[in-house]
Amino acid sequence: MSAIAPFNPKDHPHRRFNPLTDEWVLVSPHRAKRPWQGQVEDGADEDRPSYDPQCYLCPGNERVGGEKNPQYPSTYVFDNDFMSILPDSPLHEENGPGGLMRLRSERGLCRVIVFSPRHDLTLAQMSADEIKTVVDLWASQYQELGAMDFINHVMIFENKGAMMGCSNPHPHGQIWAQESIPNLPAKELIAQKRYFETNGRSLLVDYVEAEIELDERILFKNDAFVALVPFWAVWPFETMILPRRAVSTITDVSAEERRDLADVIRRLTIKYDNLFKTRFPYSMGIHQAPTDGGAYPEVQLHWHFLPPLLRSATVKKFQVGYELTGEPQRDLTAEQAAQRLIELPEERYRP
Ligand code: H2U
Ligand code: ZN
Repeated sequence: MSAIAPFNPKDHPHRRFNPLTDEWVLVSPHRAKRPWQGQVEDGADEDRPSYDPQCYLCPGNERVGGEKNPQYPSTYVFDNDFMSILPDSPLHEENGPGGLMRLRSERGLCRVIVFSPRHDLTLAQMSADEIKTVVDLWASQYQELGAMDFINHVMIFENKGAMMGCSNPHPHGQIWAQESIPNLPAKELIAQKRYFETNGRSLLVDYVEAEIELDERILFKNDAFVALVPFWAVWPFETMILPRRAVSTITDVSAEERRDLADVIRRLTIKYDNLFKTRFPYSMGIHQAPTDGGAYPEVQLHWHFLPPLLRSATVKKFQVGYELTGEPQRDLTAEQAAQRLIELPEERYRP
């Protein structure tokens, strides 16, 4: 009779709890023992011109709606020509039979934020100073949109790469500002509030301190910010960027701290590109306090980077049968993913 070895999270299947969303992720580390094939595909990182006359985001070009972009020198923001929520739609609410078919009108607006006039760059190829101009724009947009009386939540995000449904390689992100708080930030809000009421401290400030102390999943840190693979990561190379002090909104981040933030974004996106020697696709979202006029001392500003790639520039992790109908699952542990990213060079594989 063979004795069962004591539990080791490197070897044995387990579930990890995400205290931000109250959800579990299934981890199957015994399956990650297969040899690592970090294969690189030729041409995965195609050359692009610095200006593309066909691009609807390049300076001076015409957009689909007929408007013309100015010759902007750094960042540029405009109202999305195809908004998914509109500022002036009629108000309506209904519950349906037995409250089973609830419906509510939703007002809001969408903008596109262009990170650079250069068609060929991504955040990973921009300098920290250039990235700081993007950070400043995120802050001024959060403030401007959040101040509108019908806007209670400002979601800033970036889809990067065709794999993530990004329609144009020109470096850009989006903002959807709206009346309601979307599901995920709403869940995180509830968990952070509960933790704050119980412990008198911010959940994510305590989490960052614990991660720094353990030092198993930290990718970078400077005076103001930390990049790490969260303990409860779902996507193979999922990461978060977090401030080290309690701060609820990006407008509360000082100029000095914004430089630290730009530094961390630059280093993280370079590591990502180096992983499979490609312009690494991801969806990134910024979570921060709602803009409904309430006080949110429990909410901690943070960035989620959710990249789909698993094994190469083209082989991605699918969230399918078990994940779609049960719960998320991963093979590689968060610690193994962090280690792989830590070991990569800090210089981008191509300048
Ligand atoms: P994505 O690449 O992340 O899909 O964002 C591009 C956005 O740009 C998309 O929401 C908008 C689309 O509606 N857009 C314009 O506003 N004007 C255009 O001329 C083309 C695309
Ligand atoms: Zn362009």
